[in-house]
Amino acid sequence: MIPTLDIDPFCQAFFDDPFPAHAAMREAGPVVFLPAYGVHAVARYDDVRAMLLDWGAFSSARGVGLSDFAKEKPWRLPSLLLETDPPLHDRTRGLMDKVLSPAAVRALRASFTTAAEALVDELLAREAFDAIADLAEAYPLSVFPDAVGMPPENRRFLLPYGNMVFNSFGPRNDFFQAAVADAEPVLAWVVAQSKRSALAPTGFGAVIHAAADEGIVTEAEAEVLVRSLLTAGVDTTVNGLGAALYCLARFPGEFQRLRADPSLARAAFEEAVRLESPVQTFFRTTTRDVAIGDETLPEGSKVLMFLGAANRDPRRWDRPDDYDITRKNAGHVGFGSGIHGCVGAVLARLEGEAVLTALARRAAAIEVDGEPKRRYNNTLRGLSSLPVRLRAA
Ligand code: OVP
Repeated sequence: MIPTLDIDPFCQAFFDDPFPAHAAMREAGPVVFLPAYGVHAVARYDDVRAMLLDWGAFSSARGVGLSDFAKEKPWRLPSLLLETDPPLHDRTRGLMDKVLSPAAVRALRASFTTAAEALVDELLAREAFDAIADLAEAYPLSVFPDAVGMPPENRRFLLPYGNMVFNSFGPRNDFFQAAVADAEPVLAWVVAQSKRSALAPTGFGAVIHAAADEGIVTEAEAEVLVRSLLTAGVDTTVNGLGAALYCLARFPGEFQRLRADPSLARAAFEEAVRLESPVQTFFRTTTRDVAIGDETLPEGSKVLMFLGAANRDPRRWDRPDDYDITRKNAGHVGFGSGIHGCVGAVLARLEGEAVLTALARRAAAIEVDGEPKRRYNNTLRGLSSLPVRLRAA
């Protein structure tokens, strides 16, 4: 018998405090049923990880949201990375692995570092500011669109667009409807920015389009792959940086450890991704009868993976709710795992390292200075506002 739990993982009360529900799902068994949406769910670390690795049984091609593309027409052209299985996924992912290769990202290190230092200096001069709007949003918007090769105008449009897409993986609830209304004015802009003619001759966008010349992808496919960068490249890092700043402000002892050894910046960012898990959930769809624990799910079952619950599973982690910048956190699933594991993680980690290194070198303390406000999104976990004071070293 698969336990049935009366949990709505896409409502405000859940987003405000998901942790008791995460624990209830983990404790009920390896797989549970959520009648609120008629889906199964997995929240234990070992089972989430096994699902992420078994792409043959747990397909992404029927969508990684609640909607089953075999039953409902996708609301947008499916992503050629996120919403595909091999063999198509191997071809598109192979290209994106090259576009975002360690060498390509290494070439950005100097400019990303300079931008982080300049922004942190500006914020130190202000002293009091909003860590979300003025740092977690401002920094990615200042470096990522340049790396893609986008023109300078309207970059902020990437925020409502990302917010809409990440809401679309959940139900068609009020959060989704509000996000659609917000993003409607920027939809045509995003499509236009994906075109070869809109992109600079150097940058990730140009490299993707050059692959069309070699016949690796079609021009139409290149546009959809650029769209993936525009969709997933900003809002994710905004919430990753936001998570790191929120952790460092709440765990002042860890900020002092970071100051004492700024080379821990990368580790401090990684641990924030584990603890806060900016991407909380994704679905898979079973391709056949498949066993989870002692239970068998039939073909065509939507299964929700709770990455955030896996990343705090006490079966896997000591003191799972503590932010510990020297924790051995390898194997956390904040960037997913397996063939769909985050293709932009190298870039995200560079952004995290650049910002946290600048803070470690220049700030003496970062303190919460007002009521943090939670952001509500069907997939992303983060804050909409975090008033802080930054004291200079
Ligand atoms: C977190 C992601 C998220 C949203 C969109 C896409 C990818 C895409 O490929 O379009 S990965």
